[in-house]
Amino acid sequence: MSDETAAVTATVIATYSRRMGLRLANDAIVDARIKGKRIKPVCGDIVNAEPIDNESDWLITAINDRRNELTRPNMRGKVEVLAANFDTLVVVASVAPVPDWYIVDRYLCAAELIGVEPIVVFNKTDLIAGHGIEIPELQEYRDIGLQVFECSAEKNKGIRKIRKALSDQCTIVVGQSGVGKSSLINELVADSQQRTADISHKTGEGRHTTVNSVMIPLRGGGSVIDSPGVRDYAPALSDSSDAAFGFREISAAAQACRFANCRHLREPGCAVKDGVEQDTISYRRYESFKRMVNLTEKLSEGKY
Ligand SMILES: Nc1nc2c(ncn2[C@@H]2O[C@H](COP(=O)(O)OP(=O)(O)O)[C@@H](O)[C@H]2O)c(=O)[nH]1
Ligand SMILES: [Mg+2]
Ligand SMILES: [Zn+2]
Repeated sequence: MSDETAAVTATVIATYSRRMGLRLANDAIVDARIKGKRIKPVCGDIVNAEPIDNESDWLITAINDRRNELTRPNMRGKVEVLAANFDTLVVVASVAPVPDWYIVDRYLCAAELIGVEPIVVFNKTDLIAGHGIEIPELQEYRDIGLQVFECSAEKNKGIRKIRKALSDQCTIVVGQSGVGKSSLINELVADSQQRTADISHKTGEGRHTTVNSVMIPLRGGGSVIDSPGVRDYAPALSDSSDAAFGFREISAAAQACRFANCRHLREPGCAVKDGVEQDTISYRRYESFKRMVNLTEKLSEGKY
């Protein structure tokens, strides 16, 4: 057998700094190193890999073209890829820590721009005393047609509906640190007997290295990517005018603006501002949009 025939395609299911966990076609999970310094695989990547003689490690030699990627600008103003090739983006917020809805909006903005389905999950409902407490922001998301789920990962409430919505999808779960992303994922995959900790263990790095992200299969099809908690998030937009595409109610209303290049800030005949005045567009979401525009301008000037 020649060397070439030993090369296979595999999926990146866990990333550490320069080492990866790979799932091979036969579902075997192996450790891998990366050939050279030029390629930077992320969770969800389909890669070419080959076994290394007399080693248990595999070698990743190339990344296949990505269908999509979740990116963010890093400290040095460069774009960092967080994950690739997913269908759905779940943003988790919770009762505590108190939600920063601007961060939620920025994740939703990223999903819209990538063209993947955004879903909002509000976790830790067990911490709310009594019943029937309406969270106005959740209603705003429902009003613009997003799927919104409320749940308690701890009490296993509302999990089944979420699992159903995610079946057969590759989903990335994002949100502020401490909202319960990992707890939620463990509940979602509880019946597939393959938890975050198991994958870390199987790839032999769990004890020594911080896992950046990990992909866990859902029984009955699909998978979930657990991403590490972030203190803040902003999508990498190429231009501040992209921000409007990330707010679906704003881009819909913008069709009726007097000027095709309306920025929805101070222009006359702006249907977006009219919508805010008439309360068909949430004032908070509009503020969030304006912050996103500001932030993008600051990022492009390298001031963030
Ligand atoms: N009360 C309550 N606590 C939860 C719930 N889900 C997660 N937690 C707790 O919140 C903390 C952070 O959870 P974790 O899953 O690590 O959050 P992550 O940083 O988003 O992955 C842990 O102490 C969990 O036990 C929930 O539904 N209710
Ligand atoms: Mg976590
Ligand atoms: Zn406008």
